[in-house]
Amino acid sequence: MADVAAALDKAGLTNTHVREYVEHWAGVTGASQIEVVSAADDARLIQEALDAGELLPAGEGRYYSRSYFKDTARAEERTIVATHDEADKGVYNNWRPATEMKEKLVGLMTGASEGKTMYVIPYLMAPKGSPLEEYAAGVELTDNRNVVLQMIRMARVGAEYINDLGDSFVRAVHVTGDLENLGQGTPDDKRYFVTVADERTILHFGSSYGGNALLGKIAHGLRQGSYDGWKNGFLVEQFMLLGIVDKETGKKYHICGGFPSASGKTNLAMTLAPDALGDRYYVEFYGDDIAWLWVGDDGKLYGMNPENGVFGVAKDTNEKTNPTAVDSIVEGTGAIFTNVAYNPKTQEVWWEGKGDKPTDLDGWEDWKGDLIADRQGEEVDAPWAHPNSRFTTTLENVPNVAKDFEEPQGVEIHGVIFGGRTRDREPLIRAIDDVAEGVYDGLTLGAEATAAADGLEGVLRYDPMSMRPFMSYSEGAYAAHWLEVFSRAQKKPVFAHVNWFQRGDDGRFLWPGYRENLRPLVWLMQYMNGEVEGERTPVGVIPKRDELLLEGLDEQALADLDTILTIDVDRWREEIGHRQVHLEQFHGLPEEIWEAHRRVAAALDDA
Ligand code: GTP
Ligand code: SPV
Ligand code: MN
Repeated sequence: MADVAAALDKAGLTNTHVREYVEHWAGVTGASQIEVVSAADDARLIQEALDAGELLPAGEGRYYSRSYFKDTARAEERTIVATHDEADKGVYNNWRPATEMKEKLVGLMTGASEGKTMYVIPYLMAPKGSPLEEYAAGVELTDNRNVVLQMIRMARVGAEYINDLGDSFVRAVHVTGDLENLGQGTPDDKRYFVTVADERTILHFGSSYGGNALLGKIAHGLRQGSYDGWKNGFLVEQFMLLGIVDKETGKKYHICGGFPSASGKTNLAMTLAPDALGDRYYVEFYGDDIAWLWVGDDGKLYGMNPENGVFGVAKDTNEKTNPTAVDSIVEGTGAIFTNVAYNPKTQEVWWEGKGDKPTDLDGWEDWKGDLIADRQGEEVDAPWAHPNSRFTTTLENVPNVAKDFEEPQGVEIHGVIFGGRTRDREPLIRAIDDVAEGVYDGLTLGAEATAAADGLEGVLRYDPMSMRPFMSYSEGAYAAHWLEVFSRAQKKPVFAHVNWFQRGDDGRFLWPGYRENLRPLVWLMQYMNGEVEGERTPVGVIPKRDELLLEGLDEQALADLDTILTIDVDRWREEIGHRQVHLEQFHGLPEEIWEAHRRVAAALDDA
């Protein structure tokens, strides 16, 4: 039995509520040692992980890791939100009664960390001093060292963040379990990822990957956060957050927005800067995956990124698509690559879309650790990296991170955008002025699912506000909460729906995307300012071709532009029927949302 008190004393962890919590779970899990960690322990823990072979060197100051091959993405069907009130049950949150789930998880976790160290990770999902600080603190307990290293990059970690907060912290317990005997994806699946939202307790069992295991990020930063936001008047969304500085006028705009997992948030927030379009605009990075939004005392809508790092999709990240991301993961950054291909002889990493595939196969191993040179038959063409392979790096490493990214007051939000992988129907951008229509648009976001979740790639589905996998309470109440928060904002941001993924008959993308995505965003800010008027359609205002900055766009993109700046009315009328069915699933959807739906439907009928 571990000497919990001694370990906590040694780390200066004085908060008595935290101490009781750690003692309790050390008892349940049977961990043999306790260690409290802070960001200052990173170098030592990295060395321990290298010595243990859990990490491999990827050049100077960069690291490589593999997860168990059946543990490579979030498992949505195993993810549950539990509370004591059945009214919290929604369509997407897999609601279960809190008592039932706690009992189950205690059962699974009992004795499951025997012989292991339990790391205590006190963290803050906010810049220190944030008006939302009381909802941002947590203590993750984990029996996995790699999770600690990832958390140190993704959150602000140290006892100093929680010592003064009393009982106001999220209890987040992560037990890896015996990954080789969990029946992943079978009827006998033993994994459970549970957020007991009304007790602010997170219990995750059976994975050491990404959002399943870094509990500050997804489970707290999104699921628990959105539940707390609902009860306390703020919004928590799977949104990126960026700033656009117009150097000519000196004006600065902030845009946040939701795209489903692995659909372009990291890329949009990072790649546009600097000087993506000549040198008039400078684009600053605030966040790539989560935004917390609130109305300040001055009646403005504010936003902040609760994270301290980026857990970005590796695939297709290269000098051309995202030079900023490439710069943020160079040697010396402390970046960790997970499930990409690796060459132990040269310490290089590679993934699909990184650049030319190495022709000299000597030493190269795929994400599972199998030698590429030994591949036979069909295996030869299999990807080297897992499609959900990722890099982890801190915000400080991002070259265009905004100067004020750590300022607690957050930034004023001017625009809210929604988008996703939609191969037809959705134009490049359509602006929406009305709040209810904007919220309606978010609720009816429909796109292709990606490899960020097990077994769903390519499936078309609605993903409200990109929160489907992170929804913690009922969708009707969620919509009402959005309307309530926005009703308090005296200056309303403009909404827009964007799509970088429309395809031609031959399957090619009609829009070059990536750094070119600044063009429609600049148009949106000009539209908000009344500098361009666009063209009114039944589903929003789309740019007139010559209102967009076109200089420097390639021939193909110019030729395809008219297609992605048109509304296919027949296709949209059909979509309205699907939306009707989609929205009817939600209980308690506000009448304002139904009215918005009927307005759009009627405008399409008249078109
Ligand atoms: P999560 O971290 O899972 O929430 O994902 P994300 O939304 O941050 O996704 P990310 O930006 O990492 O992009 C995922 C994939 O989409 C990558 O393979 C990108 O290369 C690709 N992608 C991003 N932006 C564009 C774009 O504008 N056009 C095209 N064609 N692909 C893009
Ligand atoms: C997502 O899947 O939306 C992510 C990655 O941002 S994970 O942290 O694994 O959830
Ligand atoms: Mn995400």
